[in-house]
Amino acid sequence: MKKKLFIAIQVSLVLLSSCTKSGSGTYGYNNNTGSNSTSNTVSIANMAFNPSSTSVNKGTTVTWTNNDNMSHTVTADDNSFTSGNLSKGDTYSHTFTTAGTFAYHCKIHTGMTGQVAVK
Ligand SMILES: [Cu+2]
Repeated sequence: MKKKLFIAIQVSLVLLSSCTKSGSGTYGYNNNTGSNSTSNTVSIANMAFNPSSTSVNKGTTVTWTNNDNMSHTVTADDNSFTSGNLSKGDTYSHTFTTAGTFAYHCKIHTGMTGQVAVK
């Protein structure tokens, strides 16, 4: 009698621990594609530039693609370049010939910002 109860407790402990284990493994999700990117392609989607920050070598052409359902622009904060309105599927390319950090934004949605670091 006592032994049976002991086994029952053991079994439920094993079940409990396997339940807990199935909950793990969801921690790898990383939303931040920003700071360490060296991509020369930037996607515009969900009202954001992705990656929002990228680092490229001098002479690199960076291409933005509007994958969003609304129009956006890629406009340098210092107005050194601007795409004009990009509809869904449109692309815009700009070649960075001087070193420095170039901040840009969307003229329509000024909260959308990004930057290209050129080295
Ligand atoms: Cu926009």
